[in-house]
Amino acid sequence: MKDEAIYRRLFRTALLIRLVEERIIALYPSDKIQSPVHLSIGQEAVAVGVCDALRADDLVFATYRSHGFYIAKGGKLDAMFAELYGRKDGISGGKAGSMHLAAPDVGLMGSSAVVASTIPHAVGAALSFKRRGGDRIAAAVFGDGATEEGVYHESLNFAALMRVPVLFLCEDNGLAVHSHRPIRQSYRLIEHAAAYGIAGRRLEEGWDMLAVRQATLEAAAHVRSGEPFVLEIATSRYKEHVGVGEDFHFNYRTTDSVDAWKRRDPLIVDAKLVAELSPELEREIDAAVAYAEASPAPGRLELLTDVI
Ligand SMILES: Cc1ncc(C[n+]2csc(CCOP(=O)(O)OP(=O)(O)O)c2C)c(N)n1
Ligand SMILES: [Mg+2]
Repeated sequence: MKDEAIYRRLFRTALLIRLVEERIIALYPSDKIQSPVHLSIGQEAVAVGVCDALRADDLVFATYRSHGFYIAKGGKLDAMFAELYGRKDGISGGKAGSMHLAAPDVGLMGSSAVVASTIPHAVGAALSFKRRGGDRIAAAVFGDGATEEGVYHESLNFAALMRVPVLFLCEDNGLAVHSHRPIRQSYRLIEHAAAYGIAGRRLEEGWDMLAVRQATLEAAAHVRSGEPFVLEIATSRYKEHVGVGEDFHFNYRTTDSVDAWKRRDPLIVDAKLVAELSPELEREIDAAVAYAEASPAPGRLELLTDVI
């Protein structure tokens, strides 16, 4: 049976992520957002279910498509919008932008435009947790395309050898830019992980926040006991790879697969709850946008701080 209180909590955060990204779409033509954006619309349930299952003191290392993980881990909305605007009060003083969101105060340690580059950082953090004792874990979040990078394989090997508490979390939207997974990969992720002695699981129901949460709770328990784990979650990217538009006119995919996902998407299906929660969340977003608008541009000294 669905736990209503948990469902509502997850739904609220997922809706906040979607409304934030819809606001980004609305603002983008104004050119106030000084950064390329990779929207996670369609993928919110993954960020929300995963972060809800993790503990506040667990660390997450993510990708350029991480507005959802930033918000779900508890990052501040006003500092996020100021960052997108390239302003002084942004999380990184306006120098990092959408692709490099971080919120170390709540455990989002970093994200990067370089595919797969934060995976070894998560393994390193997990090694440090192991050496210090305790049961904190680190999660490496990455797309299906990132698993083709050499560093993914090196990270699996090292994590398996050292038995470090790292959760490898693959957001499988089936795409790397415009390229479909079956023409890129000769392996299945969970079978591949097994070759390193790492257990794993694939979850097909990536639209279902409660299922994602439950799968992550089970995976995290395994990791907390001192073993790496690969959790692969199927999901769907509705918008273009980068930018705020759609990309069906490129004819590399049809609307069918996305439409099938939308028919199960709680943020569409549960229209009543959307209507109930949206006004309050839109006010929260209004305040964050106003904060960004009021924040000054960084000065020369601020621009040169923390970059070398
Ligand atoms: C090391 C590296 N190689 C190539 C690129 C170009 N690139 C940017 S996104 C991307 C696709 C990545 O796909 P995936 O990991 O599945 O993430 P998704 O965009 O689907 O979330 C590529 C190849 C890059 N940014 N970094
Ligand atoms: Mg992908």
